[in-house]
Amino acid sequence: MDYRFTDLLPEDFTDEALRDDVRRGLAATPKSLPPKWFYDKTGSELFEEITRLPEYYPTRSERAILMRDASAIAGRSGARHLVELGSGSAEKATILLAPLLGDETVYTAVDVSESALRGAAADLLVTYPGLRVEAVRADFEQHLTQVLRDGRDRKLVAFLGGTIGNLTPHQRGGFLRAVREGLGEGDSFLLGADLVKSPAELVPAYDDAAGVTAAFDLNLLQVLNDRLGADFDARAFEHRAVWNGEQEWIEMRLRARDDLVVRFGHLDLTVAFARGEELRTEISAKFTRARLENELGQQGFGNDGWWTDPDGRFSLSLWRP
Ligand code: AVJ
Repeated sequence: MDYRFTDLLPEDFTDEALRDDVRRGLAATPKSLPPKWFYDKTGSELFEEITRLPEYYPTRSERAILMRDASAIAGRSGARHLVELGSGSAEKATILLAPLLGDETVYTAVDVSESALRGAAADLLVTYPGLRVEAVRADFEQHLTQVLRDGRDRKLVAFLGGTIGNLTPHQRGGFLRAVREGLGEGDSFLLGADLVKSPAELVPAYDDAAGVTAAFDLNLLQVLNDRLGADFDARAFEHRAVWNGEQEWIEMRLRARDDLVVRFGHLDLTVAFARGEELRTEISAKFTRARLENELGQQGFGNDGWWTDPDGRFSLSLWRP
């Protein structure tokens, strides 16, 4: 079997969106950029390396839950169609699909990266030759309604890895509402969310001893150089990870070591940084069960299952409209 590939994004989607985010985020005080721009080829490779670091527990913890509880989750969902938002390499889907497999099982991978989608689809078809695979290149904050409308009955929409934490509370509300609107009776939503824990454990997960997360953070400047003709010197910035206890999220920041000015060749834009000024490059929110029940409850979801790893670091939760 082959897979079907659908592209919902315009050719220049990423450039346009990046320009807008840079114009808005670097004019603001404090400066910030959304984390989705980390993932060029180098950034994706560095993220893969992060997932293997001793300090970075989320990937391992989530995999431990999936390995132990995938059948329970699949059984509870009763799904025949798995739709994964931000599917990446589809490693997690591979585990989740085993107990979902039947005559008519369908897997829809949704991601912004065509290469990741094609790689994942091809790999999955090797593992599960009978599976029906659809790969959709789309921005799940923008095309969710369309993607979910085309789904079959009894679908399970999965949003794993803790990526929900990258959204601001406002973006989260909009995203969850859109998922909720896309679900019918009998459908369900599986969410992977990292849990609140001590800063002593959280901060090293985002500022590891080997400096891989620092390299990942600083690579964002290279992305801006490559894509927008900027002239950032990464050596002029320092990576920081800060726990914001009030918001319950980790912030990654790049701090200017000196006063400096950056030119964006493609944008007719210059941006000044004062010595010590920080650019926030990511929030990674951590959750409690109560907070998830409250936030999802507000969008009309009811909880139908809760699983954590043995150390209680990470959660998978199942929700019904
Ligand atoms: C891929 C969004 C889940 O927030 O933990 C890892 C990204 N950033 N180290 C996270 C990330 C720094 C990661 N997510």
